[in-house]
Amino acid sequence: MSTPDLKAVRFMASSPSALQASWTWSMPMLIELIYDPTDSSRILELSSKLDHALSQGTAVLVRGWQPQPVVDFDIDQIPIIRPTMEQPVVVQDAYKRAAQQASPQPDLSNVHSHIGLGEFILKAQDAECCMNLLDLPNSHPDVPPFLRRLFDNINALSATMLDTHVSRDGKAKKSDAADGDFIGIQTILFDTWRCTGWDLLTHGGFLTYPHHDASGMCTYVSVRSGTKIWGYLDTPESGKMNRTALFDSWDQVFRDNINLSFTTCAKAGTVLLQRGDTL
Ligand SMILES: O=C(O)CCC(=O)C(=O)O
Repeated sequence: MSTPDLKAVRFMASSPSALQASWTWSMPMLIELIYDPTDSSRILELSSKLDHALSQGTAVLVRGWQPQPVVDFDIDQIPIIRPTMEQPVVVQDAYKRAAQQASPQPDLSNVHSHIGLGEFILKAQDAECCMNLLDLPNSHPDVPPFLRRLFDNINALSATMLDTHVSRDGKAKKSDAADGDFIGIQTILFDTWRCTGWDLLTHGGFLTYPHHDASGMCTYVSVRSGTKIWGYLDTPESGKMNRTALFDSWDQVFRDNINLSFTTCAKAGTVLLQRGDTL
């Protein structure tokens, strides 16, 4: 484990459970709700609770739903959901990252390995190997039934946010303000268009540093197999900034993967996710 990994793990270990923590703006960081697959009459109630929590900035953990079929992290089972074990993939390699972090001139773009999907799965058993595979698009992910209504709201919102509208003179307009003379949507958000899903496959012990994925809204993660500790970061200045300024300030924090400045300027809450959990 590299020194920054150790620092990040200590920071997470000393953080409270996200289910017990609050954001700077006083709302709960995370709440837990239960999905009962045997009682579809309660889906509306669940999805209203979800709406309410998310609209006040509270994250939601729903327990009790999992994508089908259920598979284990196993060379005999993953082919059920992935096309071919020969697929070439690019993975993050914790050993390469540690070597870069320890180098006098670290290059953290140089932490990847090229490998076959099947080999990656087998290497999960190898103690000398610790990798993370994030480039497996899944164009037809299962949608949790309690999220369907919310997706419609998100589509409506993203179509009216004016982030990506084209103005009447044809030039792209990227602004938070509705101050232009718009003729319609120039693009829709990538996730909205493609209903993008990703399969994330991770060797035990791999640590992903905090980062900001900004290409969609209503992003959810469901655990198919194994467990994962997820962390939320509360950046106290957030409430005073507009969205653009906030994203810029996050970039400064999240680019520092050597000193990990988030460990001093943010507080965290963590949650242990397991099969059947959707965040
Ligand atoms: O799980 C990871 O290692 C990173 C995944 C990720 O970027 C995400 O789910 O937003």
